[in-house]
Amino acid sequence: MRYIKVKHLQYCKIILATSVVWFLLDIFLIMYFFECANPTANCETKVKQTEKQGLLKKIFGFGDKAPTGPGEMGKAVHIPKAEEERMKEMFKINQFNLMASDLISVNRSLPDVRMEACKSKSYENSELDTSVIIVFHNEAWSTLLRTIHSVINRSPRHLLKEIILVDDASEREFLGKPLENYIKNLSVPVHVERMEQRNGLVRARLRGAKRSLGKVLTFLDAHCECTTGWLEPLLEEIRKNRRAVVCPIIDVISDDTFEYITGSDMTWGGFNWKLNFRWYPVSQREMDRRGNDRSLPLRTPTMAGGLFSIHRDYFYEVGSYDSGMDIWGGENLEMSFRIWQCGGEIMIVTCSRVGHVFRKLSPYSWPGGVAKILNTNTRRTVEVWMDSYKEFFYKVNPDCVRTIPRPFSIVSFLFCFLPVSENKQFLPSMIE
Ligand SMILES: [Mn+2]
Repeated sequence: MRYIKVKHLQYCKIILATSVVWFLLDIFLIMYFFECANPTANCETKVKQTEKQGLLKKIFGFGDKAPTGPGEMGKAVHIPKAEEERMKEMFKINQFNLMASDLISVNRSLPDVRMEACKSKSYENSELDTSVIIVFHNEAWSTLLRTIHSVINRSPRHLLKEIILVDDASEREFLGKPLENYIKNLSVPVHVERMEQRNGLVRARLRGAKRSLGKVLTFLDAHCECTTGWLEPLLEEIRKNRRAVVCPIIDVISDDTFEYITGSDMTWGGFNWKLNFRWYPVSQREMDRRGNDRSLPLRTPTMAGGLFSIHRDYFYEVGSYDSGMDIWGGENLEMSFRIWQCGGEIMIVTCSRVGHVFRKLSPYSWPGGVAKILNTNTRRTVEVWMDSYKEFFYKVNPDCVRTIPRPFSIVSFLFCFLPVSENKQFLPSMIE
């Protein structure tokens, strides 16, 4: 009898121990999947960690499959015919396919689109870190969040100081408290600055820069997706030359399908005599300078302006932006002329790639009218930076003089002390 009792007790112990083991394993698995189902969790890093450890992968074969949701790996999203009417209505809100965007994960995966030579480059451990500054005005939730998550997921943590969102007086309710609650749970400090009234890109960026703590400022639009290895080569060029102002290659995220489409590394920024920014083929002179190595950074006359990094101290040394510019437009050429004439250089770093939703129409309101705003901004640029070339611009654009309020004053160029006559020689060859 006593023998049976002892044996019974042993069985119980074995059953109990086995149950505890299974119970713990269950909890472990549930927690693992719960975290990845949660949109705020950094699942890409999580998968990477798992791969490093190799434990789950070896036992259960996890991590082998690429995600298969809509738009994963940068694929196009097609809306079924039955939804077409609603899709068209939603398109008008942001001037891109909002329905497609909302279907795509905020953590969507992208292919590694870098050229082969870029993948093997290694970068010295830099002391530089960056604040990423993102200005938005009535941006869609899904595009804004995908921008933020792509920065967090694909930036080495030690290089990313913080993300600063600057809200240029948006009217959409979800960009208020709900956004503030959401960003509290992210693994990188994210702050929101609110402009009291609509100011436009320049003054909003200046507000973000003012409160930033990183050594480098990285400006991004609010509808971008950063790809693997986007940040390291940008900071590397600034480490080598603190006056280098660097842009990634801007890939295209289709406004119709949100497909990720690679852009060319053979174009650079220029402008025409209406002072519109334009892309042109890279000159043979620049190809020769780089020894035909397309993975080396390329010196560009002007930049598109939406996406770039600049050393914070250098940004203020050259007088930052012209704070007299309203809303949007012209500030990219102004900054380009400023940098070349203040001893810096602008480069497209061809190993860094960031996608951007290009739109056919602007979704923004333009208080006071588009023409007046663009002409004012452009006139400020030509008056400060173009010397006698400005007469050429005024001949081509007589309207510009008529629509500008007088008098107007510009103080920003006073900050630029460096003699740069040799850089001015660069101007005539880059214009149409
Ligand atoms: Mn944009």
